[in-house]
Amino acid sequence: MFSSFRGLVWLSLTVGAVPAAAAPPIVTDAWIRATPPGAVTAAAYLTITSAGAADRLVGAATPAAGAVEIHTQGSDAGSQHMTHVAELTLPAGQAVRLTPGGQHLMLIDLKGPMVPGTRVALSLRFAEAGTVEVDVPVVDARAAAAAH
Ligand SMILES: [Cu+2]
Repeated sequence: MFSSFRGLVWLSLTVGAVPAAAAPPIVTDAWIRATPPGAVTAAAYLTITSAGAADRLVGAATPAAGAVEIHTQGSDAGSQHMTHVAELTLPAGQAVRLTPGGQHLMLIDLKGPMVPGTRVALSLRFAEAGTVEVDVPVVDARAAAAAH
C-alpha cells in the first residue's frame, strides 16, 4: 500500500515538474492542541495550499520539541492508529487539511507543556518552496469545541 502511494507521488512530481520559481505555500488555520503537564507529544493541525506548482511537505521543526513528524491517522478494525509518513503531497492550488482525526504534525519529545494562549514557532520544510515559518497558537480543544 505504501509503495503504491510512493508511485502516486512520483507521478504527480513528473507531471508537476515545471521549472518556475516556487511561490511559498499558504498556511492557514494552524493550531496546536494544548497538553497536560508531563505530556511528551502534541498534535499540530493546519491547512496548506500550494499556491503555484505542486509541492511536498518534507519535514518540520520547532524549538518546542525534539522532533516533528508527519502522521496520518486512520481506524483499523475499530482501533485508531497513526502512521509516520516521510512527506505530504500538495497538489497545485488545492488546500490540504490536517485536522483532528486525520493527518497531523506530531511534536515529539516536548520541552514543556503546550499552554493555551501561547504561540509556538514552527518551520515547515517544502521540497520546492524551501522553509516557511509559522507562528502557531496553542488552543484548548475542549474550550474551542464548546465555543462553536
Ligand atoms: Cu501522531
